[in-house]
Amino acid sequence: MSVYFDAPVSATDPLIAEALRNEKARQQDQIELIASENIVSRAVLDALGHEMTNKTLEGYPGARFHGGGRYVDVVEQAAIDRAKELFNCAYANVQPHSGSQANLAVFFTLLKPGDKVLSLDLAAGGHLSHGLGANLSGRWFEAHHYGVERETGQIDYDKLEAQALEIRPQLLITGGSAYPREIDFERMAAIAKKVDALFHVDMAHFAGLVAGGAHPSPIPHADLVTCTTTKTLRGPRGGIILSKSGDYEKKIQAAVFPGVQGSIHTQVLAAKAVCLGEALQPEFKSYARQIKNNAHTLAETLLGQGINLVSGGTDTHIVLLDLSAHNKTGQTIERLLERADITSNKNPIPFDSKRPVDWVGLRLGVSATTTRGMREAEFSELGQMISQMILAAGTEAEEAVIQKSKKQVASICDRFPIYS
Ligand code: DSN
Repeated sequence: MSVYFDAPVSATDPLIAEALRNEKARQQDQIELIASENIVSRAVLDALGHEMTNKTLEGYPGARFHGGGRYVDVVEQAAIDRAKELFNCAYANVQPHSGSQANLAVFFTLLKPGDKVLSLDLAAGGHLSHGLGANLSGRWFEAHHYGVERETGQIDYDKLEAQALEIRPQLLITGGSAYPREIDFERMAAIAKKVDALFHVDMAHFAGLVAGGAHPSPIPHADLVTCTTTKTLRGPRGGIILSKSGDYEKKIQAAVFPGVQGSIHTQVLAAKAVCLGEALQPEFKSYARQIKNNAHTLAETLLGQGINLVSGGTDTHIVLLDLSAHNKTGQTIERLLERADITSNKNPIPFDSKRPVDWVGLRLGVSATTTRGMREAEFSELGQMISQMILAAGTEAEEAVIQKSKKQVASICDRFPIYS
């Protein structure tokens, strides 16, 4: 036996081994409500930790820059074929290292520096890689943003059309990280066409709902669609680019490599193929439906307890709380919930402060807990707990309410174990 080749991390690196052990225990003992997280299968973990990570490879199946790539070719071709089948599209590039990298490759394909993009404002639920000033996308392109209506928290498509006619962007973008409602892709495609813009949908958050048939697909309407494999799709960290046609194939291939990336994360490619294969199974449809039912139950329970939600509800896995009526910030409630072993994240809501510490939004997502097997009964209990903690925050009852919730969380986590 060779220590180098055979000894586990627990035998060679106590500091890291302990952090890994603690993280695993944290995941078992906390209820995960961060909307961009999920819990991958053992099969996905196997692929991620595989010796395939040792292989360096550039290019595409059948056209590589290094030798020895025949098994990675099998994996990449399987991932491409599965992505095309799952999303019913003609083209898939499975190499992007992340959703942001996939978006960058789309810009590289469709735009030149200085071109105008029109995307959903970050506080309205957009994403930083769609033209935020601090991101490369905002530095190299002229970014404009559309928002949502103050009363409805939703996109007003007539207003968006007027804005697009005024700005005349080269690229119209939709999707993001915190918009809890379905987007009218057909209408947006018509707006893009009217102003001679191309149309890009970033479905990073809701890709798994699309895959499971629980959400309309943007594929027939958009020129290019990007997503991550991480969130509702329940796979490894990484991105994908999809298209209904092969029109952009050559340009996208070159944009991903060598345009914005070098060699492939080969083991991640294997994990992507596994997760896409899982999403093709009939059970995934039930999973996607259950996500929507759970999010609906959580939203209705919170509303019933007097907690306001942006847009008044959800069509996805996301429930976005507006804490302004309770005079609380997202950060305060995020920290409070974590004391009861519930993980969430502060988030801006439409028209919110620019300063993260002042944001009054809290984003909850149900994908990870749904993977654990939790159903409507647990989400109703969770909604009650979260409401009670928000209402008790800063009062004399705060500590007692947190301790009571912590016990309830421990009991729920025990009933829904992960990774035996
Ligand atoms: N965009 C970040 C989020 O939604 O949490 C990371 O994916």
